[in-house]
Amino acid sequence: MISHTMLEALNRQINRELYSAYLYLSMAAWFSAENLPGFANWMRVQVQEEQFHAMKFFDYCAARGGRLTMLQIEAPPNTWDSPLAVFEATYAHEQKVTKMIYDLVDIAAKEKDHATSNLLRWYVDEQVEEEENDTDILGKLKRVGTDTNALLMLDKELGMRVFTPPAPAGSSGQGAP
Ligand code: OFO
Repeated sequence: MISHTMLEALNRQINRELYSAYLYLSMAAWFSAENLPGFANWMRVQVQEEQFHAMKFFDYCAARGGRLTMLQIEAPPNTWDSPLAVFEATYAHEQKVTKMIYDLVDIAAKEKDHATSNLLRWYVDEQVEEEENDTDILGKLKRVGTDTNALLMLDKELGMRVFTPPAPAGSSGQGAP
C-alpha cells in the first residue's frame, strides 16, 4: 500500500504530465498555423510522450492500490514570437519538470518508499533525454537564425520524428501502457 503523502504527490504529477501534453499540443497548433508541419509533428509526438509519462504514473498508482483524483488541467499559453521562443519555453518547462521529479525522489526517500524510488529512476533518466532533445533543437534554431531555407530543412528533419513507446523499466515492473 502506498502512503497518502506519496500518492498525493504522484496524483499531482499526473496532472502536471497532462499539462505538459496540453502545452505541447498548444505548441503543435501554433506550428501548424505557422505552416511548419515538421515542427508541429515533433510537438505531437511530444504530446504522446507526455501522455505516456502520465499513464505510467497512473498505472503504477493503481497497481499500488491508490485511489486517484483527476484535477483540473491549467490552460497553456497559445502564442509565441518565433520557433526559437517556443523551444526556449519548452526547455524552461522541462527544467521545471525535472525539479518536480527530483522533489518526488525526495518525498519517496523520506517516506522510505523503495518501490516508488525505483519507479522514479526511470523518470530521472527520461528527464535527461527530454532536456537534451530541447537543447539540441535550440542549438539548431540558433544556427538557423533568419535563414528561411535552413528553417524549412529543420522542419523537414523534425517531421521524421515518430513516437516509440519507451522500453519497459526493468526493476519497477512498469511497462508500456
Ligand atoms: Fe514528462 O517530461 Fe516533459 O514534461
